[in-house]
Amino acid sequence: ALNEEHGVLVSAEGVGSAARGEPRVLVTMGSDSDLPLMMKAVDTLRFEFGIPCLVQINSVHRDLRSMVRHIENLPPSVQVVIACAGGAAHLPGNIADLRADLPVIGVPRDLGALKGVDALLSMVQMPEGAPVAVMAIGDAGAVNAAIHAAKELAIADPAIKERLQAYAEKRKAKVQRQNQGLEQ
Ligand code: RP5
Repeated sequence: ALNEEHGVLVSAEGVGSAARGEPRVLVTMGSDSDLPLMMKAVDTLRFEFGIPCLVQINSVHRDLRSMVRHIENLPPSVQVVIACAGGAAHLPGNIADLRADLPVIGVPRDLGALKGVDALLSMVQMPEGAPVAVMAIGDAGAVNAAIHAAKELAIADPAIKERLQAYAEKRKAKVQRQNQGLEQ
């Protein structure tokens, strides 16, 4: 469902039922050009962990006032923010300041002349008092942001904790399959 104030709600699908319904995570980015990268976070939240999220474009450079309004008025069910930036830390950094109550996970996008190193360093170098938890540049960062968000929610949600364990088992099984392949 598209909602002017709250962006697009992406529901949990294919996993359990405990986490259906209200969005638990905001996945936000400065431009729809970031969307292919951030869909890796959305899909991991949704298909691996059954966590519904809100997907919202918020541009600090093009429409700062709307960004502030959106972030100040997030649904109360949102407990973690994942924010992508290509170029500079403005979006995750500003959210970290606007929302003292929410952890902010930053995903640097591989973009432009500096290939995301600029976004990475500007997020890591947030001044004292407004932390951004910074993931790797690109795909691994987007997937890890979703896993990190799930771990934060799992502190108070046993169903998500179980799914994290199942996810870890799948990764272990992959190594076992690879070793079996070597034995043949
Ligand atoms: C940032 O500028 C966005 O997050 C995006 O990574 C980058 C380029 O945006 P577009 O020019 O593709 O819209 O604010």
